[in-house]
Formats: sequence, C-alpha cells, structure tokens
Amino acid sequence: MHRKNEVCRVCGGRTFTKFLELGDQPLANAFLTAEQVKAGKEDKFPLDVYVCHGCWHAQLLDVVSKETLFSHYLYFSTTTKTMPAHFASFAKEVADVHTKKGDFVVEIGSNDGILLAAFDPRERRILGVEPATNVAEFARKERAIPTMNRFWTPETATEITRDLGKAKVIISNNVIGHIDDLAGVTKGVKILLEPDGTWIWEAPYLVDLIEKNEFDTVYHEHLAYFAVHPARAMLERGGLKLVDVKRFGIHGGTIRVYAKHEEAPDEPSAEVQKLLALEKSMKLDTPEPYLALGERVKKLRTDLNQMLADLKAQGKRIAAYGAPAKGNTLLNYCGIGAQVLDYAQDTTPVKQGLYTPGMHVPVVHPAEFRKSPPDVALMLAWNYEREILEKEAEFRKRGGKFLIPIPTPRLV
Ligand code: DWN
Ligand code: ZN
Repeated sequence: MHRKNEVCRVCGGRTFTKFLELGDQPLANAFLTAEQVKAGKEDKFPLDVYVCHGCWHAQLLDVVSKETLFSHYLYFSTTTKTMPAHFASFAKEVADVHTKKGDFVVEIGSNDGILLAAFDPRERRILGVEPATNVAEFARKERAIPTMNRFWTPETATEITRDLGKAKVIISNNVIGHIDDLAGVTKGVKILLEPDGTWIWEAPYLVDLIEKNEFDTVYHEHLAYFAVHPARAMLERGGLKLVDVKRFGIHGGTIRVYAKHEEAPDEPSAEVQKLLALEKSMKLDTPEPYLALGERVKKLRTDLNQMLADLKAQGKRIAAYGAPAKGNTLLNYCGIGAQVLDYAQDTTPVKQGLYTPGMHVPVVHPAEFRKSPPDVALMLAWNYEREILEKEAEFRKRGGKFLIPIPTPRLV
C-alpha cells in the first residue's frame, strides 16, 4: 500500500531537503460513506515534500500504490465550465498544428474523455488510456471514446503500437506527476511515438506553487511538482528532448511541455530558455526558496484558522465551496472539520452524499447551497475563482462572502 523511495525518481540522487511537512494524511480522493466514517478506520500516510539536490526536482518520497489510488477514481474532469473550454482549445491546437487528417492521437490518463471528445473522429484516430475502471466506463458509455482501461506502461505502449500503429501525438495532462516510474513513462512514449511525433503534457508548475503558496495541491496522487529544469532532465534521461513549453492559469498555474525524440532536429524554443532563466533567478537550484515556502505555509494555517475562529465567534455559518482533492489537504493540515464547516457542496455526483477524508465534512449537492446558503463560503476550489464568483453573483449580492485561502486567506 505504501513505501518510501530512497532516491530521486528523476536523477537517482540521494540528497534531499524536506521543505513541506503536511503530517500523516488520508488519501485526498478517498471520500467516505457514512458507514466508513462510523467504522472509524482510515489509512493515513506521511505527506512530506522533498527537493533533490541533484536535479532540483520537488517530489514526494512516500509512495502509495497506483492500484490503491487510481483503480476506482472520484475525480471527473468535466465538473466545471473552465476545463472543457481549456481542453477544447488544447485539442484545436493539436489538430491544427501538430497533426494532419488520419493521424493517430493517444491520451494517457484520458479520464472521462473530456479532451478526446473535442476531436472529430472522422479527422483523427483517437484512443484514451485510463486506469480507473469507473471513469473509463463513463468515457466509453457517455462519450463513445475508445478507451483502454489500463495503467500506462511500456507493455501498454507496445500493445497499442502492435494493434493500432504509432501515434503522431501523445497527450498526458495532470498524469506524469502521478506516476512513480518515470523511466517507464518515457520508455512507453519512445515505443509509441512516431519518429517526428510530439508528446504534449500538462502539469502544475512549481513556480506557481511556490509564488502562490499552493501547498494544498500536494497530496499522495501528486508524486512530482515539476519545474522546467528537472522536467528537461527527466526527458533527456528517457531519450527525449524538451522543445517548447507554455504557461496557463488553470489548476493554479500549469506548464504545457512539448517533447520529441532526441534525434528530432527541433531546438528548444525561446520560452524554454525564458522559464529556465526564471527558475534560476528564483534560486530554485538552492534549498532557500523551498524552505521559505514551508514557513509561509505555516503562517497561512495560523492566519486561516484565526479568521475562521473570528467568523465563528461572530456567529457566522460557514460551508465549503467545492470538495476538491486539494481541499482535503488544506482541511486536514489546518484541522478544519465539521466544527467549522456545516457541509461542502460539490458538483461531482459521485462525491455527493459522502464525507471528506480525514475531517469527515458531509459533501452535498449544490442545491443545498442554494436552499440554505452559509454566511461565508470557504472556496476550496480556489483555482476556479472567476467561474465561481460569476456563478454565485446572487449569493454575493445578498451579502454572502467567499473566504479564499490561497495565496493568502482573504474575504471577498
Ligand atoms: O491532478 C488532479 C487535478 C487535475 O484534479 C487530480 N489528481 C485530482 C483533481 O484535483 P482537484 O480535485 O483538486 O481538482 P479540481 O478540478 O480543482 O476540483 C474542483 C472540485 O470543485 C470538483 O470536485 C468540482 C467542484 N466544483 C464545484 O463544486 N462547483 C467546482 C466548481 C468550479 C464549482 O462551481
Ligand atoms: Zn534528482
């Protein structure tokens, strides 16, 4: 179920600085039924983040098995307006820039098919690879997306290549950071990717995590917190080369990485050089900025708990807005539970009626938020601030407030 790595999963280094200690925590997506809460049994694992002195890759060393984390999964990508829009533009770029008619596009970690559904199946051949059986079923049944219910391994890549041929583009969004065996990931890409193909993947960007104190994006699913420097090291160790990178605001700040076979003629773009220089200017090749983040996170917990205590003392009713995985890291690290929050509303059907891991806050349908709105809503899904503030204009007009915890707690 859990083991601890001794070496860096990018460079094999053995020297680390531990810079975030978030305590023993339950799995962030392991929502509980009422019976499970009553049974009182809940697995917890150390949640500490280390940075490697060899390649400056920020990572977890405590590894929970992928079977435990991803065979049955409660996160569906299509529960907001923001993400379908983001992935529709991603698919358009892949169709317009990186492929031509008839090319094969494979997505690793295709979840509910949100991205592949944006391709025209008459124009491009598509295939999803998704380990969570419940989510893969949904993609097949609700979206008719051809989906292999598998973990991504070199064997999976070999099977796809044998049966369907090589892919012109491989996509993997918010997936690479979830996989312990990075050498296996790149080996599989080398097998499946056409000689002049492109591997395009998105991951939360470490620079944003540090600059905006996004400690709650740390949970056991996220083994890696990528900066461009260590991402390049990972690619080169796998016989690939980093050719371009783009930044986006989603999920608190994301990089989209473009990689090709090492033999490809492409040279790294100016944006690659720019982000490498930014990381150097932030001294991300020294322990200092990581340790400074650790101190800011401790202060954030104190300030947030003080604000919540003051609001409770004023008799305010408080509920959580969104029950994201990140929200559970925050609630467990800060010790915020049913003593503060009446409930957490969430648009994800499979989460409704369950309880949040660790703090056991009941998750309810958004209708509850409409029926009995709190005075203050703790915005756990802060990465959708704009979408949420627009959607809840009425709640705010009637005096409802949002407490946004990241980058520092503030009432709006
Ligand atoms: O990497 C991962 C990211 C991409 O998604 C996965 N490991 C797990 C997951 O993390 P998360 O659960 O923190 O993701 P989100 O997309 O920030 O979750 C938002 C949650 O908030 C969803 O459960 C939906 C909910 N929500 C809501 O109830 N009302 C969201 C919005 C915008 C809303 O208006
Ligand atoms: Zn390393």
